[in-house]
Amino acid sequence: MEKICWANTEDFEQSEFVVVGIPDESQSHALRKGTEEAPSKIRQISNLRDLYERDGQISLGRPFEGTEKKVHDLGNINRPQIENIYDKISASSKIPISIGGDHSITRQIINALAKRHGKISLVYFDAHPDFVSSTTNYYGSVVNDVLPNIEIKSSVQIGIRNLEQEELDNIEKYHLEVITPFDIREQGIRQITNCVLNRLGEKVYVSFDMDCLDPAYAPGVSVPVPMGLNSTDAVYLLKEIAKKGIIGMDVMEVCPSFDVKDRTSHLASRIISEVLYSSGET
Ligand SMILES: [Mn+2]
Repeated sequence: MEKICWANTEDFEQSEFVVVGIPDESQSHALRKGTEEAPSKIRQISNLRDLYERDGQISLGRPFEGTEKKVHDLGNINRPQIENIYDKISASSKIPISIGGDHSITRQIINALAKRHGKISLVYFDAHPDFVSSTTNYYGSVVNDVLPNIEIKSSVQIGIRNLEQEELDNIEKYHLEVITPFDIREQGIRQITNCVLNRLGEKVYVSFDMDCLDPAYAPGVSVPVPMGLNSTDAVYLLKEIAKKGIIGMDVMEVCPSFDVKDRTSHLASRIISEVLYSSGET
């Protein structure tokens, strides 16, 4: 299995960050299938587009800011392995960077991490709130399914623009903070970033559904919605959150068979690099 290009140690024990692929879309109801191809595709594209060869030497196309961290790519795992593997990662104080697969995987990751970290401050980038409660344990009920393990007052959703009435009712019922793409357009990314940073608690987990982005930047997702975030704003905010410190992050819902020239997979690779390099930097 090809490793993501940002991985730089074969030694799990030595690493600060652990990349994990979870190629499973069994709890998606999307019409577009194929998110299970994303973990391998994103790794492959990272090696094609984020490496340079000069005089036979391979070097990394690194981000401008931040410092290189010790990163281990664990490879792909199956859904039933999530609990044990994330327990092992968090027990050794390493930070998991997960690549899905459908968004329901986030439920299992958060529930596994919460056993050690307690209540989590959730930053949920998505076009959809994933806050259905009449059906559970699928990609549209993630936020409902993790409610016992998150602290609502320090959690936030970003990029929301396509909701079922039931989800709007749940957002109001639980007083969940929501930032839409129009809020960012109106207030500017600096002010929105300050609001998000002020809200966050100590144990921050970032879940990044690639459909939070406008389909112009990320066409290869399983449920695209127009009028989304632009990639620079989204990653600016992500980097500022990562600088404060995160307990984990995921990149979900890339759907390579619907992509345009692999641009969504490449963006996913770049997003991972920006978070890795920015994490814990002040
Ligand atoms: Mn989602």
